[in-house]
Amino acid sequence: MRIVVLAGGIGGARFLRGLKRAVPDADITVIGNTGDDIHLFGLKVCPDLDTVMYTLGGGINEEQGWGRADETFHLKEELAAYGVGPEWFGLGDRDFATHIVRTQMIGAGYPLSAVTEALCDRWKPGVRLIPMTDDRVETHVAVDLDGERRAVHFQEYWVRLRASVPAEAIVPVGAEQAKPAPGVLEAVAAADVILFPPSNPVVSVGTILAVPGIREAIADAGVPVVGLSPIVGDAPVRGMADKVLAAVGVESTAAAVAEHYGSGLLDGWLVDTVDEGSVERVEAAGIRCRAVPLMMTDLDATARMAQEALTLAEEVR
Ligand code: GDP
Ligand code: FO1
Ligand code: CA
Repeated sequence: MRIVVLAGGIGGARFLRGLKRAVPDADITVIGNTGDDIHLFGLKVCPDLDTVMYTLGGGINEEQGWGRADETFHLKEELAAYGVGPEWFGLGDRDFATHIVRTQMIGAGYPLSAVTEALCDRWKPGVRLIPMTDDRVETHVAVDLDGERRAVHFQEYWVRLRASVPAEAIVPVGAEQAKPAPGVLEAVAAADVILFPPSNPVVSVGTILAVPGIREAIADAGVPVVGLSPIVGDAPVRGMADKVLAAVGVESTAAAVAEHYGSGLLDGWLVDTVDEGSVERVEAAGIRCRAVPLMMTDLDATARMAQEALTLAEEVR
């Protein structure tokens, strides 16, 4: 079975671990979000691609959900001693190596998709990981800072400001001009099923869908498209997705997120059992819906979620 998954960072990566457990023989292609990418110290950092790669490859810091296990921060401390920041973004020594290799290869002329493949040669994530695009896309957030409207990089909004200031707009800068990376549209066209893991609907899945051609290819693929809600009990399980949902005028409920994707894109939607009451509303929007446990507390629970998604896909096929 050929499965295509549109993934952000932690939510996408953890779901993929469960999916691999549920269907060990599946051929899984992951289309990764690169809107979170940031250039720091002259290096290109791709948080969501790295989170998927490290999580599936066994290098992730499990408690944190991002960055490397057994990490040290000597380089960051030395840079800080020179007064060179930003101090609010925690790049560790081991992680730095990934960004150095990536930046060096890009400088030598390799596209990000080829670089990602080369990095995965080491980590062996057991899936094909393709960035949504080889072109530069950076999500910026228009915020109200003491009455003044300013655009900040998504990482500054998320990590430095902790989404504590009102976001007025989320703009995936460069997305309109971006082309899907080689292999993206081909994977979608060849898929037997397409899954939206419980990733951020705005700044992860939404950014991937903003690359012209990807949303259309998914809608036209003619195979079941099934998503899992990252919103449980009217709040994100983790992080501040409610803040970016508000910025695009979507309430933080499992049903509203399904409606936001819409029946033109989604055939099936899983909500958590605590949101059983929203099943009817989602089905009224033309999307088949089931309530099942959606907390990725351990690998078995996550594998059951993946299996439920595939079962729902068969129901709507
Ligand atoms: P990020 O790029 O690291 O922010 O990760 P993603 O975009 O892939 O996923 C973030 C989303 O994962 C958040 O909105 C969380 O609510 C969601 N999430 C995290 N853990 C769980 C879980 O156990 N269950 C569900 N349903 N969602 C989760
Ligand atoms: N998240 C944080 O909250 N603080 C950090 O200092 C931080 C550093 C970082 C470094 C590399 C990387 O791949 C990810 C990192 N993240 C950090 C996570 C990440 O940037 C965000 O959680 C996501 O991009 C939000 O979707
Ligand atoms: Ca992300």
